[in-house]
Amino acid sequence: MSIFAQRRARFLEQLGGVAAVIPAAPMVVHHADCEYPFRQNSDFWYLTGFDEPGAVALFLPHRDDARFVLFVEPKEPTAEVWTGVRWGVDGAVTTFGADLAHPLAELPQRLADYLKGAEGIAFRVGRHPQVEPLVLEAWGQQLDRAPRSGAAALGLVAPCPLLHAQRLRKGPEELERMREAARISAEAHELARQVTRPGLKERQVQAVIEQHFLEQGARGPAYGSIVAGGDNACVLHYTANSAELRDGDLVLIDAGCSLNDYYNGDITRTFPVGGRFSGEQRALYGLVLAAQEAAVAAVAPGQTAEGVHDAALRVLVEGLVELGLLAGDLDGLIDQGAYRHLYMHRTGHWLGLDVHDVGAYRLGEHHVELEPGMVLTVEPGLYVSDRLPVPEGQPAIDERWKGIGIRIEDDVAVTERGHENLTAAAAKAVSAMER
Ligand SMILES: [Mn+2]
Repeated sequence: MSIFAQRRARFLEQLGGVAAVIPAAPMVVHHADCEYPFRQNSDFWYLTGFDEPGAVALFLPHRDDARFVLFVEPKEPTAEVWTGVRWGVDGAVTTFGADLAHPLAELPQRLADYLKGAEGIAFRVGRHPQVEPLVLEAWGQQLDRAPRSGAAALGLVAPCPLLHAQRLRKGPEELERMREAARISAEAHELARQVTRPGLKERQVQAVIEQHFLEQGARGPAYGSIVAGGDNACVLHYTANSAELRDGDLVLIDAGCSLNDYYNGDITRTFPVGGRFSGEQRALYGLVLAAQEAAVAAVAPGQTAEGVHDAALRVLVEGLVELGLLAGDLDGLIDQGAYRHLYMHRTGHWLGLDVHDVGAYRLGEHHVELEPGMVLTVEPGLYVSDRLPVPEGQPAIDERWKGIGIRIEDDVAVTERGHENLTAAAAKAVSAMER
């Protein structure tokens, strides 16, 4: 538990005199009375390591006796026989290091007392409909009494800037877990390429990938696995995975696992279903690979996510001009966004406890500089279809290019001297994609 205690100490220090209220995730209904598998709120998990719904954590830097207070579902055999063992109030203290713990049902009457004396209240408005009215009521009570008590929290602030800046910079123990998520995810991609044959359903390849996640002890996929044959790859969030894989098509697979402690992998690979690239597929694959390698190479302290995106974009646009899919000069095409019918997304995102992890990419006009411990995906792609109109002045797309969707994605950690590609074990060289 010491890692969580260290994180709490840092968070409490950063809060100054502001008290923070961080709720756990609720159970979410799937249909009727069936629920989705529980997924803890990442902020709550990061600070507590407590993996139950129906909990609220208080961080009270103004209190010497109770700086970390947990409200939890109490032990109750008649409920636990249905939904599993709870840690209860005692477990919250002895196992999870809370200074004090109470049953969740006591939150409404106790919250105002705990918040008394804080300079402000840090709470994320708009995300926790059960807890939000309690926080607002407690604050309102304080304001009512302020003329006589002489003290009240003067502001409701967002905890995100502090907490998410902390989560953005991964510690050594977090990087170790992300290497594990990357290892399992990369192995699954290697397996997927080995089994893929014309005639298989996309979902059968998905099954191989997700079976490996579970066999390796992960919770399962970190997000809806994408197995997209042919033109389906041009739908960025295709998850139907219901089509048959056809000889002559490429298949794009975007999948990664989520570990028991929620760290995620996020890998995309694209390869020919039948084992050989066509000329057009090979040309575009080589181009995306060159862009991806240029962008990965750019990852280093002092660089920015924007700079990594630009590195990929310049290679892509230059190559598209050479292939006749764009016309014009490099800078002009980039300034006008004349490539967006072929490349319509950004080159990456932060990765951590959330797949699209928290943390700012820019603060006002200032782009956040990469620092050791940050982890980002690098995932350029090209998607050639009729879905978006060709911009005025750009060449019409010849039929032979259509139905080709390619993305290559690695998970890259920033190190002191440059970067570490966490997912390098998943092959991506042109020769490795063929058989
Ligand atoms: Mn991604």
